[in-house]
Amino acid sequence: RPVPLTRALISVSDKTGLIDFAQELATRGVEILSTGGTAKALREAGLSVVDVAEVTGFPEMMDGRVKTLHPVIHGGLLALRDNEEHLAAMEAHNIQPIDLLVVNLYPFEETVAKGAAYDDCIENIDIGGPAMIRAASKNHAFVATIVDVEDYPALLAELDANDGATSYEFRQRQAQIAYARTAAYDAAVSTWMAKAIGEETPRRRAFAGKLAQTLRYGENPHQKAAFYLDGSNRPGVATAKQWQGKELSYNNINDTDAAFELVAEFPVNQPAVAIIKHANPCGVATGKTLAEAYARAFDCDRTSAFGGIIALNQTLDEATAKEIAAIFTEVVIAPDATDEAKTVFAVKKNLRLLTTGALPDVKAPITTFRQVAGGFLVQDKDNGTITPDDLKVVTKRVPTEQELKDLLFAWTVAKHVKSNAIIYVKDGATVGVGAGQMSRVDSTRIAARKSQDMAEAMGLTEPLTKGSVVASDAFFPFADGLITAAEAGATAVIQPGGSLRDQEVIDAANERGLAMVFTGMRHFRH
Ligand code: 93A
Repeated sequence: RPVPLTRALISVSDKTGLIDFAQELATRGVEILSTGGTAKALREAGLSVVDVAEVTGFPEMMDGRVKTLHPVIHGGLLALRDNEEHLAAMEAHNIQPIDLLVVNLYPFEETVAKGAAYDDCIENIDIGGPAMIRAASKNHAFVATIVDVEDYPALLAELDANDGATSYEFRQRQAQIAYARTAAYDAAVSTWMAKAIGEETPRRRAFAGKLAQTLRYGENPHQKAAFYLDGSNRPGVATAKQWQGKELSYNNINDTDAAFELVAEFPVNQPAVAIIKHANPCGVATGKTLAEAYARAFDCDRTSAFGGIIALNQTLDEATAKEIAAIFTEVVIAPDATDEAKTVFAVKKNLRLLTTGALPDVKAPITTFRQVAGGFLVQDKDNGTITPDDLKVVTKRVPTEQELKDLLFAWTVAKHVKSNAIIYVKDGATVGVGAGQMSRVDSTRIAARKSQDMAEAMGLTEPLTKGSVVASDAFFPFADGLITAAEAGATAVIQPGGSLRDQEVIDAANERGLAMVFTGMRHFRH
């Protein structure tokens, strides 16, 4: 059911490409109706336009709040042209059909992003635009809708392919896109409003998102995928500048995010590096310099670090870039990079370098989503942190100052490791990471085992876990995990506490001269 395009209504805030596009329509003999600013722009370019005000018989009023909200417009968009009654109504009220609606909305999201005042944001809530978009899209049996400047060429191509008409398939596809836009628009309004009234992470919310990129595929090549921006402009992988290398994949984006969120936990004046594989860290370290921090993170698990994703909490410098360039790495993300560092990377064609200008604010309230069959799980991001004052020493021995520093470091890393998480740390660097096991004692064993392998590969006589401290993201349900850690050489433990068998675990620690602190906070991550 192709519909010849004879009459279009154009009302756009973003006037990019407008003149050329309208010119193309005009040369195809399309009559153009338009609102104030759009009509003015078109006229100035020498195009002939009919004012919406002329058609409705009403001037645009109330600061433009009422421009197109009129039966002559909405009737023209909504009328079923194969319905006798609708046709009779059009005839009786002098309503002309509209075949094409081109609207882009008041820039609400951009106004919010600029930090505009409340009233300014309110004024930028478009009412007439979404009303027309929804009307035209409902009536896609007859009307085509364009809500995105990027779709102008597609419409022109459609007209050329159909002898100046639009096909049903085209109109249907555009309607689907249009409803995605109005849904995201209202979601942006609701999200902004939640913030304005102090409901930072509301339980009732809509989902706003702007398509940033369709991805080649998802976690696996047979899965389709895309990347959406949430409009928050939060420094991170979504807003980063990519300096080189091919497009990021779904897994790259996921891992890069995990890496950057982790290093952002450390004080900015303390160089810190995280190396991530499959969303889990395989090495996290601080150092006197960034290069030293990287080398120490790398030493935790050199095998897994191959093809990893690296996040830095400081400007990437030349020395660190040289160290990183020694092996294959997928992505490096940092707040910034020096020109010298960029030059070092320039020859590594497959390495992607991302800079963000800043670190993400790890305390910012953020809502996370997970889909389950038939629903979504929504929760606040795990922003929990502890200070030394929150710790309760439960053993006879109190941690030394160095142990305490390492315990807090290990606890920070544990928050970013899939449960069951066990982290061995020595001198501000992980020396063993046990992630994602179904039993805690297995995580404890695996981390120690890997650390032992690493020591052997490096030609060391003692396991790296000797003299380390250990963090457990949730309580030890039995003493076995703690005993395994003690046998691997750990001297101090940090864990939430709260098990029925806490006393058994404390006794096991005391028997072995370990110091142990309880946090009272858990960091499950699934
Ligand atoms: O204030 S509105 O919600 N009231 C309306 O009736 C209306 N009709 C179109 N805003 C309305 N629009 C919007 O005006 C369009 O969505 C578009 O973004 C903008 C174009 O205005 P102008 O042509 O004056 O630049």
